[in-house]
Amino acid sequence: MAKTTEEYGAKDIQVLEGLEAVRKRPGMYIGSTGPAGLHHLVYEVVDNSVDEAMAGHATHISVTLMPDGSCEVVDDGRGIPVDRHNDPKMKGMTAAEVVLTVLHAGGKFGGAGYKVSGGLHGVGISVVNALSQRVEVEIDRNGDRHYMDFENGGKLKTKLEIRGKAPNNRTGTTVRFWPDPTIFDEITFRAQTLLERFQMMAFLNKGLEIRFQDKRPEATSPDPIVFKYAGGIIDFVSHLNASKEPLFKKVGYIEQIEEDQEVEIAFQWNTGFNADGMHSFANGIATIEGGMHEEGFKKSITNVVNKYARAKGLLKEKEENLQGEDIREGLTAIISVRLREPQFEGQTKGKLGNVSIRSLVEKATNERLAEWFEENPTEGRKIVSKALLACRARLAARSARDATRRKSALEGAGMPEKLKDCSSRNPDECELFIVEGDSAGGSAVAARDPRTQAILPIRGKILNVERARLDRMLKNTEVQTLISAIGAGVGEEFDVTKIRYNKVILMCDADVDGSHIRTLLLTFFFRYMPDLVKGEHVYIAQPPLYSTVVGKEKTYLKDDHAKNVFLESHPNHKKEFQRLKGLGEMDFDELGETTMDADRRTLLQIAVEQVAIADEVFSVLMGDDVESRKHFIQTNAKDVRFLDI
Ligand code: 0RA
Repeated sequence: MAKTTEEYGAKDIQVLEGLEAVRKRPGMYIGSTGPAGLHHLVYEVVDNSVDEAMAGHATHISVTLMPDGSCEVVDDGRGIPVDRHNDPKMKGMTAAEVVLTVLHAGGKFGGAGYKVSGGLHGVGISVVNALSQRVEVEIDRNGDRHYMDFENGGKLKTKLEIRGKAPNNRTGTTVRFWPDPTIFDEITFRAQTLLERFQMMAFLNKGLEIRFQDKRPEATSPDPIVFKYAGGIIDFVSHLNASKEPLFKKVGYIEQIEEDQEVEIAFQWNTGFNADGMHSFANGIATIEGGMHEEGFKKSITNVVNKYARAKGLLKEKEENLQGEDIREGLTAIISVRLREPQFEGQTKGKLGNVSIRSLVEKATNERLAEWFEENPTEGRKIVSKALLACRARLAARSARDATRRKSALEGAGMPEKLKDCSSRNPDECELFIVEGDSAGGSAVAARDPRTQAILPIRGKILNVERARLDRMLKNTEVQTLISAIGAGVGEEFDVTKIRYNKVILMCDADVDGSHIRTLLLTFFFRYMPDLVKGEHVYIAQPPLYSTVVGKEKTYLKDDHAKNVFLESHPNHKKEFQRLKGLGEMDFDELGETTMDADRRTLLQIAVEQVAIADEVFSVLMGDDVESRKHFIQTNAKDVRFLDI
């Protein structure tokens, strides 16, 4: 008896030490304790359910945000195993308890159950337990309904027990968790962020149904939302192109399945000029830095289209080959690969490193795309004509750019006259404020720290890049000024290591014009300096929305939330708030104090996590399709933070 107790003790200590490590350094497991980390908890649980679906055992996943702040994930998979675990070290524990309390125990027990696992961020569901104040698990398996719960970072409170029968002999797992407020900066989930992710997962897993419902009292849309796509990534491409004008109706599709790796590609061109409409995934995870699968596809598509263009006499003998970027103009494509041991590399671990996948994608595309062109000659011709136009525009842009370079070389230092530069030359500490209008620009110059803060006033609206090619863009003086100030080139040539400022901060008015200009600038950065955005160098300044006077002191309040918090702490306040409209309404020290001073301001950082979805959002907001834009703005009006900030 004594012996058993001792063994339990040793095991318990091991388990607790493991989870304690997660609580000590949550960033190591979920990236951050900010909003991204918080949402990661949901993804972690859902990934496990998606794994069940990919293995062919689950067809429905449902996620609910509960009024009490918890998140519940239900699936109809096999249910986490409930038998005693066979590893002697885990003596006495059920497999389900192990899965919830031992790091990396998601490893599916080395079984043959899973071919390729998507849960590769797959830190495991125990990490969610470690970072929650409470977790409840219900497992329907072997005809019984099992239950267990945990508190305070994964401490087992109710051991796994049977609580009646599983209704209709169903199988499945329900996990409900309450994120730990002592770990996370904030524990309020953002429905839109979750929805974007679930939609992406539903696209990538053909036929899988993901249902989402926000039952919190403050929910903007309380009705359930269901994502289910019979066409999988074909539907994904149609969806991305829905707000654009497709060059032809058909969505092309290539699939190749091998013993232990598979590739699936869907593609369609539109009449737009964006050459970044390619989005790739490995085991259901977005590879935003690309990698071997993208390389293989790019190489092959360039090859196939050139060969086709020559064979049909669309490209003359003396003409140079079309370049990859010419061919990719207006191309929307999804490349989804699944493989056994994906290697994620690069700065943000968003680049697929497995070499074997490059040859698989290249081979599959070479064979199947050539066939596709032969079978679809009308479409083929349209694609080649579009690439030829893009090629000519590229050559024109090159000479425009050379002319700009020569011009700035003649003008001396090359920095635009409007730029009030800072004196420091150390990019790490330098900030560039892009300010709407000359008068606000003047206040900003007076308010800045001249050593580290540079000011660039931008007048009027820059060209809408979604509707123009680079050659036209480069003729726009506002755009030229922006490029020279940042100092790292543009488009394919953009080199993020050369940026002159670590932070590029957009400071626009809090009105409709201001948000339009902000969207135009963000679209420009997103399309032509994507590494600036991906490197998290782009920020939005937040001039306060309200001011009020307490005694003799003027207080600024960032937004409605800040106003409510203020009213709670000042119940007798006479409720006179001034609604601030423009940057111009503040004098320079107010502007400095509230919006620019690094110690007192708050900035929003732009992070594009779901690039494919962000791409669609930009296209909808900035493209030609007025109806889609209207619809988007109407449905998102309350939350036009469309970027995951
Ligand atoms: C370990 C092994 C098996 C399934 C699971 C875990 C599992 C985990 C989660 C988490 C949420 N839903 C889940 N569904 C299943 C394999 C089960 C078997 O071989 O029967």
